[in-house]
Amino acid sequence: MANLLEGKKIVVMGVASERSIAWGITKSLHNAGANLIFTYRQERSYQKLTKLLEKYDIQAELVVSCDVASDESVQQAFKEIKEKIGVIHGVIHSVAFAKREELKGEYADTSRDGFLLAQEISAYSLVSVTKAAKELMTEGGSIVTQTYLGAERVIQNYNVMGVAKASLEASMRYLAEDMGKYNIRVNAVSAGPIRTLSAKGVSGFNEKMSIIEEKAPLRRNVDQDQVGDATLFFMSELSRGITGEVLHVDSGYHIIG
Ligand code: NDP
Ligand code: KAL
Repeated sequence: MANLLEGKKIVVMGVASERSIAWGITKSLHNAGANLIFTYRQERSYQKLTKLLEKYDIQAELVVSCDVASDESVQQAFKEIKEKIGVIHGVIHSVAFAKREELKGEYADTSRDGFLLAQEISAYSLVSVTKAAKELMTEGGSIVTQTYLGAERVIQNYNVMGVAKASLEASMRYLAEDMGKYNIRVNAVSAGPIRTLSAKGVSGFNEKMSIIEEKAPLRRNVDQDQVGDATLFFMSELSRGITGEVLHVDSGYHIIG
């Protein structure tokens, strides 16, 4: 896999800690020879990212601030990437957000603004990012987002985020159709539960992990590196015939009734 992504420039969005799925993806893409550009929202994430890059001896091409809640921020980030980097070949979209109080109890209690916030950050952001990135992807390429089984089924506590992920997956398919003519593929990886900052403090997370160990065909949980390698497949020419797909990296749990 040493040179699967040699000469490819890929934007990675969503590293907040060493546990981030986006960091697992970073390691896989880096080991495959990709040149990486990073975006972050919080200053704390920028500090973490800088330390991680140093620790793993990874040279970032560029690190830019990008808050997907703002169209201007997304446009400004990709404008800066265009000016400093030029052509890019891929984007990793690994961002999501919902208010903590909406991630427990009944979905029926979801507030209007909580619903809209989850949709905006977790689903619409793929649309705005794809639109901005497309201008730089003049040689074709690949866009990959991160989703979860709660998009397809009712999973306790996932609530408003399940509906946002359903919207994300549908958006991914519509974008795949739009981008296909530019030789840009758009796909999603649906990971099983992984302990990250986002998962911290949300109700029922530990229980979800135990159920995987008990019921998934492989009887073990997945990790960031497994998601990283599946995402590497989507970024590489090995997946050149695939777009509009949701690939489950979940020890096979989604096939169990
Ligand atoms: P992390 O907490 O590590 O990453 C979440 C990221 O979202 C952070 O980097 C955060 O940046 C970013 N983010 C939130 N709001 C914004 C915003 N407005 N603009 C830009 N970035 C933003 O968690 P994960 O790695 O777990 O999450 C990554 C993706 O994987 C998400 O889409 C999540 O839904 C998905 N996923 C996670 C699973 C899991 O079990 N962990 C399972 C399946 C899917 P910052 O901190 O700088 O605000
Ligand atoms: C059924 C599961 C159990 C947990 C339920 C909901 C999980 C929702 C994920 C969502 C992204 C979490 C948040 O938005 C947390 C946020 O309110 C507070 N956290 C933060 O602000 C931290 C500091 C930053 C870094 O986080 C973000 N997101 O910016 C789902 C489990 C089994 C699988 C998971 C965790 C799926 C998923 O989508 O992440």
